[in-house]
Amino acid sequence: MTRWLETLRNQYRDQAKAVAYLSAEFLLGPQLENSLLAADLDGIAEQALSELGINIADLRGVEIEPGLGNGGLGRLAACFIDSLATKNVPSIGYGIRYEYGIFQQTFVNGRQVEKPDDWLRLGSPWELPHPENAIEVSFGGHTESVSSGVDGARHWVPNWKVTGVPYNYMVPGYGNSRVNTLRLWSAEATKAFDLQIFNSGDYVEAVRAQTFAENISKVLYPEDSTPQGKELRLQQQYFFVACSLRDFIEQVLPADFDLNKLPERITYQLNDTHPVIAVPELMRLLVDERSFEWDAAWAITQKVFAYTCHTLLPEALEVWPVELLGKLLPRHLEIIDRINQEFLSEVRAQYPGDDARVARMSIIAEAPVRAVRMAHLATVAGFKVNGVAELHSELLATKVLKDFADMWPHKFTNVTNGVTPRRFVRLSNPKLSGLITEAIGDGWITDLERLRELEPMAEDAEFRRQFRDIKAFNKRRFADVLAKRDGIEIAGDAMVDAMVKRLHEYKRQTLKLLHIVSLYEGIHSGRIPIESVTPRTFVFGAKAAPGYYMAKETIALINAVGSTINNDPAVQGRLKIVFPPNYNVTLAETLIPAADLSEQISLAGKEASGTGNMKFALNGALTIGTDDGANVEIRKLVGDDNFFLFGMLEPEAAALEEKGYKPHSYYEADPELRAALDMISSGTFSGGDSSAFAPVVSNLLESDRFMALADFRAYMDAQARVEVAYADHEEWSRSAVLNVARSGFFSSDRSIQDYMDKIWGAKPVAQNNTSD
Ligand code: NBG
Repeated sequence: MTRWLETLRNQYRDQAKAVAYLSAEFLLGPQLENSLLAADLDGIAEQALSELGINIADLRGVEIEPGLGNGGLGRLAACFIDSLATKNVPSIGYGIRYEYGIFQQTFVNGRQVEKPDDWLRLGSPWELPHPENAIEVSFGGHTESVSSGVDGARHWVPNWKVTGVPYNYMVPGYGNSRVNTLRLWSAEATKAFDLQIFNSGDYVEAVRAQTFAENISKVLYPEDSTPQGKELRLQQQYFFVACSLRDFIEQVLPADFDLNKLPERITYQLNDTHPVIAVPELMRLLVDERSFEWDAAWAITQKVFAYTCHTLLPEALEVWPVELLGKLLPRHLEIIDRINQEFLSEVRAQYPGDDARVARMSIIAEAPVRAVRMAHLATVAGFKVNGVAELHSELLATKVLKDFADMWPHKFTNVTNGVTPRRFVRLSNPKLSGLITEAIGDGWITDLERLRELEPMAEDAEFRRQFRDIKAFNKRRFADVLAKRDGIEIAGDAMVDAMVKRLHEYKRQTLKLLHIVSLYEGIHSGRIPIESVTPRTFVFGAKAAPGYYMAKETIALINAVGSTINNDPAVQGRLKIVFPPNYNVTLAETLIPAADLSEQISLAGKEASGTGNMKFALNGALTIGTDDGANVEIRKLVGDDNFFLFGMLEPEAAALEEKGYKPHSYYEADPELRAALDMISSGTFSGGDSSAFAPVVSNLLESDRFMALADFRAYMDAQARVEVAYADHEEWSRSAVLNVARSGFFSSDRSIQDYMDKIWGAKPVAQNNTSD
């Protein structure tokens, strides 16, 4: 707390340039251990607690993690604020304090059933509300002309308001005594509004109004990679960015600050399109409320926003119907309209007569309904646009946002994602951390490239033995957690083959499943001798968006295959499938260090980056993966010999799609694939009911949008290479050590340095606290 106040005081005193990371999601994970580590109090706390008769592990066990994110995008935001603090960058994270985070997943007869994530039921010891800094946010109504003569100015007459109350969270830097702030907004009914109705005697209406307002920050939309076009979601987005912009301008900057200089004080990094409504909001603040002429305001706006895109799926780019936006934010729609008109004149001037291009690039789409394309708005307003891995950034510039990259090549850049080594190595894998530190010192914790110094150790048999012992220990630890958490028993020594990520067709959990079913079918038909099969525990962890039918059917199928295989004495001790429900940050922290094989098998060109892939490599798992997202960079760094590459490359996949993909032809041509699919269709995994999984099978045979069948053969062959490699323990652990030694690039500290160098400019400068 002392350090936090000190950081805030210094920040105020220095008025140095800061970065605001605007994100609808921060998937923080548990806070206790991370805070103790940052402050170097872990040993002291353990001792002090034990004197009180409290085991620190038990205390850790009762912590409820704030699940304020869906998956990679939200967890990335959490890694980034950790790195910003550790690298001493003046910065603030802005988001939403959802009362209910990502749903708790349970399985009933193998099918996903969602339970609300009531993470605040006991309160949260890590948050500090600041009602004195509350901000009022308006919605609805209409606009009127003004007589001020300011170009572009109008007057917004909203018809309802809510109050945003900020809750501050500490973001401690590791070992540097800096503590940054994460500020999450909670929606409350405005007092005035409330009282008015209350006084009129309508108590029920007063309570209804309150509930209505508070709904805004009630629940996280459980979507991942697909937008949820709901009015409430747009309310959430506007709510948190309106609070965040005004918070900085009114409460962080001095009262007499000249907003022409705003770009010298702040960069707003837009985490995907969710916060992009901040663009017209800043224009409104400048033009309507501060009397800036339109052009002056636009010049400022274009210098403060930078946009990170996190997807390649066209259907995942957010669009808001004009009708909805105009009803909720009439003034913002007018502003977007003018931005678009001026932008399109620029396009016409540069490409005379090219109407098709103008239609493609317009911020407002005309069909199927008039709608605002938020990615276009972000690209027009942002001074930089980045993708999250090399391949992704290239595909953004050559496909998804090609017209924009043609027009403004200088705007486009790449920042490959990273993960924090504090949480995902030092805390989650204490034994490996100890081994590394013993070998090369502890500098790697803040300078992860130093893991390179471990390379020679890969040749050292004693080091490899210790490395294997640690993996074995981590497997037993994982087995204990599964037993306690879910009553699941696994062998302590089988190969741990893990596929953990959101359930999505493009990620291809069904391809993984086809591998397992094919092995099982092979054993049963006598094609594969049981003794030749390496004992494996297949671990799945995946939540499906509640409205995503095919994803939910896939979960049911995985569980059905699991229960058949796990109860079949014929494959006992060889094949085991576990699917612990409710995969979250806490479970990731014990699973990842236990894994031998990391499954990163999305169709090439669909996974923007992936970050789980990095965590596994850093903990010494080998990857079996396609040439997609950050896998490409992982493979380049760890070397082809230490990575199992398979499948079509992105241009091949694109060409096949172009030519007309026929999944059925793969079924006909490959007897093993046919046998596996037929086994599912025959009812083997559904008590003889052959219709149970017909939707999944026919989806694969008739559409298979992400071409799992086309990559099946290559995947099976790669898995055969895994079997051979794993049998040689010495070689395998050599490769595993090299994966650790060569993955230092994937630190989020490096990502943040890249953001500073490529996007935020020489500033914000790293700062040191003056005292401790
Ligand atoms: C996800 C991508 C991942 C990527 C994370 C973080 C969305 C919209 N995108 O591949 O699917 O690793 O973002 O960048 O959730």
